[in-house]
Amino acid sequence: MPDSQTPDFYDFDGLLTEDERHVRATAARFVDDRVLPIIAECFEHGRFPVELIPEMAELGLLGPSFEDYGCAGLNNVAYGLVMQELERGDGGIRSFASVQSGLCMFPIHTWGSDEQKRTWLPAMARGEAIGCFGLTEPDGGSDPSTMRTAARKEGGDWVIDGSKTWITNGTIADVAVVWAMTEEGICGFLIEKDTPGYTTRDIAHKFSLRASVTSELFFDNCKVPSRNRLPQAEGLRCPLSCLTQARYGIAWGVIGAAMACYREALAFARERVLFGAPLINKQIIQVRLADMVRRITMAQLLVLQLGRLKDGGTMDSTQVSLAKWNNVRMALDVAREARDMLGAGGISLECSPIRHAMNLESVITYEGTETIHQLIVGREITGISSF
Ligand code: TGC
Ligand code: FAD
Repeated sequence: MPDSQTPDFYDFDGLLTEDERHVRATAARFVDDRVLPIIAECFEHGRFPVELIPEMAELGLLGPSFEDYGCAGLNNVAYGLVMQELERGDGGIRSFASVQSGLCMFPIHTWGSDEQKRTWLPAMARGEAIGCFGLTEPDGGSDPSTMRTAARKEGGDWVIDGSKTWITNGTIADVAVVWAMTEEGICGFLIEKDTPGYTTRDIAHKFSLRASVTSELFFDNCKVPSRNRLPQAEGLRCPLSCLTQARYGIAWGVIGAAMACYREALAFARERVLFGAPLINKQIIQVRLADMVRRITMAQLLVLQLGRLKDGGTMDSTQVSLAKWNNVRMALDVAREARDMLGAGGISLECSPIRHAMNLESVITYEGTETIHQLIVGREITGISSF
């Protein structure tokens, strides 16, 4: 069975259509041939492999669920399988694709003017323009309703002051989708690279998602023409809707990281001989591997149903919160278990579990921390907001 299908304990593969399996195989080949050979080196040197962007675009992996503007028009299950495969390679590669598709192309497609769509969407699908999404601020990301970045009207233009932090793709982005407080509430703006008053700086010393660019964005009297405001994007509901798209992709993506860790732990346990027998013969080792398969299987079935609901137009953002919470926790636990089962060698970048575990420390924080998703589900079942 290929890596992209292992483990498959409940015939998950049989629940997919031929088209969905084909999309998964295409993304899997890209990951096997182009990502896995270089990713440990990229992680070690803190380098995002920009050279892979044109190939991802060529394969239709950027904005894949849109049907127009040169996009592939995949259904949401196929989109999820792409995310799974990319994160089987590395969370940094999946993060790039999540931000480009779910956080940047989605708001332009949903709330942009015709001119904005024509300018950005085909170029972003071709990988010729890169996007970033600025919501989080230095004073705290969990409560974006209190954002300080402000936009005021000045003649026909908008003037933006403030800053955003922990922004994926920030310094490599041609366009930033930025959320700012106006007199009418939160609005979205497209800030183009090289706009006077807009600067970016990379965040250094990361131990996680090292093969991904993470940046700060600064706005100092930054003048933006009114045509760069997303005309239909008003209210906190809009950035939160973008998060629903990206969280959906994350819930799928992290399964790929867990699959990679499980397989490496299984292979090691078969080969390692301790106390006169291969490790795989030990009951505790079998329990730990069985537990990984149990958790991966539940996560697979959860996102498949989530994807079918999304394709049917009935998915709710609270269901996405539960899936993001469950699946990221699952993947982080599996990665840490696998790391431990590899013994000392498990701390080396020659093995993938330590890299995945460190990446997942970001994934459990970004796009809503685990606590935030627990409280979202708690609010749904009790009717009481306890943030
Ligand atoms: P609340 O009253 O809950 O909502 C305000 C309005 O928004 C609607 N809404 C949503 N709509 C769509 N999707 C969602 N997920 C939504 N959540 C809420 C809601 O119905 C309401 O609409 P309306 O029309 O009635 O106004 O607002 P609140 O202030 O109580 O928010 C609560 C909370 C904590 C859930 C929210 O602030 C939150 O989700 N916080 C977490 C912030 C977060 O996740 N930030 C992520 C930043 S981006 C990022 O991390 C990218 S990582 C990139 C990578 O992959 O590399
Ligand atoms: P805080 O909000 O300060 O939270 C601190 C702690 O308090 C957490 O443990 C949290 O769970 C807990 N907490 C919060 N509220 C409550 C409560 N009510 N009750 C109990 N505990 C609570 N943001 C973007 O906008 N765009 C991006 O592209 C982006 N990319 C990122 C990439 C990386 C690698 C990382 C690490 C982050 C990225 N983020 C991005 C930011 C991310 O969304 C925020 O880090 C996240 O939302 C949490 O915000 P915070 O870090 O300010 O933590």
